[in-house]
Amino acid sequence: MTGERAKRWGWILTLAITCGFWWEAAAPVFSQSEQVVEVTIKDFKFVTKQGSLRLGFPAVIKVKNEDAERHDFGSTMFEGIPTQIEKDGVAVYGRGLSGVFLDPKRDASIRFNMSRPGRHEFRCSIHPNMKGELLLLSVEAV
Ligand SMILES: [Cu+2]
Repeated sequence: MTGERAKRWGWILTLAITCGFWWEAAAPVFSQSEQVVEVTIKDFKFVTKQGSLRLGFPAVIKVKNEDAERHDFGSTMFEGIPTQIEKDGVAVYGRGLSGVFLDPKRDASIRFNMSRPGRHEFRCSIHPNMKGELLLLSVEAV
């Protein structure tokens, strides 16, 4: 009886360890499937942090407003392409989305497929002198 129990726990343990190893190995692959661009709004300025972006792959722009002022992140780069905007736990999906308004200290995620190379400007419609840009190079997938 005790032998059976020990055997069963042994299996569960083996399974848990195997799953753990699998997860460790798979996690970096999952995180690589989405390209991340971080945009922080601070002191009425856009600060962009981006790695090299590949065209034709899903991307997410994470916008964070660190100011005590309401800002807008808007761009024509989403024009005509399916875009998902997630804000305050609510996701909006559409083709004609132009950007997102951000209340003080809030953030939002904009998901889309990078398909058009070039320089893409974004701006704040509330403060017209707030501008930033994103560079999408046509780097071939290796
Ligand atoms: Cu602004």
